[in-house]
Amino acid sequence: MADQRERVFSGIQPSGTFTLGNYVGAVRHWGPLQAEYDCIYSVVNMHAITVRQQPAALRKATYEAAAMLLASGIDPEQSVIFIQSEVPQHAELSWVLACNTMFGELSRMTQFKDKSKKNADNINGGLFTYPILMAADILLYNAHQVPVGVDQKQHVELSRDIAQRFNNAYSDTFVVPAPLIQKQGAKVMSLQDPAAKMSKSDPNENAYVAMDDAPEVIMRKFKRAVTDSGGEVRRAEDKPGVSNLMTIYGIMTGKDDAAIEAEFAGRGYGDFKEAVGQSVIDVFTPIQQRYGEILADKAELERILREGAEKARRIAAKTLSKVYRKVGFVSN
Ligand code: ATP
Ligand code: LTN
Repeated sequence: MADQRERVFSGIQPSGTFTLGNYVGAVRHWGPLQAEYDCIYSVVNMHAITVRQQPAALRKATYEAAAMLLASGIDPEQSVIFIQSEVPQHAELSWVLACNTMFGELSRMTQFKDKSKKNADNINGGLFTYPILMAADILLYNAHQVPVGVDQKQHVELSRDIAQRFNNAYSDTFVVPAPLIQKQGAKVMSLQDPAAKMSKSDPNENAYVAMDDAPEVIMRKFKRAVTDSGGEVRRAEDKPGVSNLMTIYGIMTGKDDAAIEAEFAGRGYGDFKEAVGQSVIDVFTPIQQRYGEILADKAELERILREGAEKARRIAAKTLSKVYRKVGFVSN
C-alpha cells in the first residue's frame, strides 16, 4: 500500500562542517520526524557552488555531510537520503520554475542581499536564482513540510508562492509546502557576536562550534563565548549572549529556563559556560563516534547514497514528466 503519511523534505549544504546551529535548528529534528512522516533528505551540493569551492574539498565535504546526517539519526531504511547532483531533475525543474518566478521576488531575498555583501567579487547568477533551485528541491517530491531554521523561512515561502502560481496557471500539480520551524533554537547565535547568526562560513572559528570539534575545542570555544555585563544567569533582552547560551543548554539537557536560572543562582558565568560546553560535548560525543564509523566504511556509505539517489530519481522523474506535459513540452 502506498505511504499515506505526509512528506517531509529538507536539504543541507556541504559547504563546510556542520555547526551547532545547523544541528539545533535543523538536523536534530530530522531523525525524529521519520516516525511521523515520509522523509527525504538531501546534501545539496549544487547549492554549495554558488560560492567558490575547491573541487576536492567539496567532494570530501559531500561525503562527510551525508555521514553526519546518518550519524545524527537519519535511518536509510526509513528515509531517502541522497546527493542533489545525482538527481538531474532538480536542475531541469529549476528552469521551468525560473520561468514562473519574478525578478522582483528574487531581489527581495535577504540571504541574497547578505551573501552579495559577503561575496562582493562573485555575485553570480546562481547566487541570485538559488531560491528557485531550492523550490525545485521541495516541489519535485511534493513535500508538505520543510523543516528548517528560521533563516530559511523566506525561501520556503517563495517556494509556496511559486507552487501556487504554477498550479493556478497549469492546473493542480504541486503540493504547496510549508516551513516547519521549531519554537526553540530556530536561530542559534554566534558565540562571538550574539547579534549575528552562528554560521559555518564565519571567518572567526571561535564564533561557531563544529559538530566534529574535539571536546577540548568545544570547551575552549564556550569558555571564550561573549557574555554580557553583570554576572547573573537569566534570560533577558539586554543579555543576548547569556540568553543564547541558555537556549543551547536547555536544548542539550531538556531543562527549562527556570531550572537553569535556579541551577546557576549565585554562581558566576564561568561555571555556567563550562556546563554549557559539557552539555554539548555529551550530545556530540556519541554522534562523532558513529560519524567516524560511517566514514570508515566508504563502500557502505556509497551504497546507501546510490540507493537513495535511485529512489529520489524515481519520484522526481514522475513529477518532472507531469510538469513537462502541463507546460506543453512534446515527448517522442
Ligand atoms: P552559511 O551560514 O554558511 O550560509 P548555514 O550554516 O546556514 O550556512 P545551511 O546549509 O545553509 O548552512 O543550513 C542548513 C540548515 O541549518 C537550514 O535549515 C538552516 O536554517 C539551519 N541553520 C543554519 N544556521 C543556523 C543557526 N545558526 N541556527 C539555527 N538553524 C540554523
Ligand atoms: N537553502 C538552504 C538549503 C536547502 C534546503 C533545500 C532546505 C537547499 N534546498 C530544500 C530545505 C529544503 C540553506 O541554505 N540552508
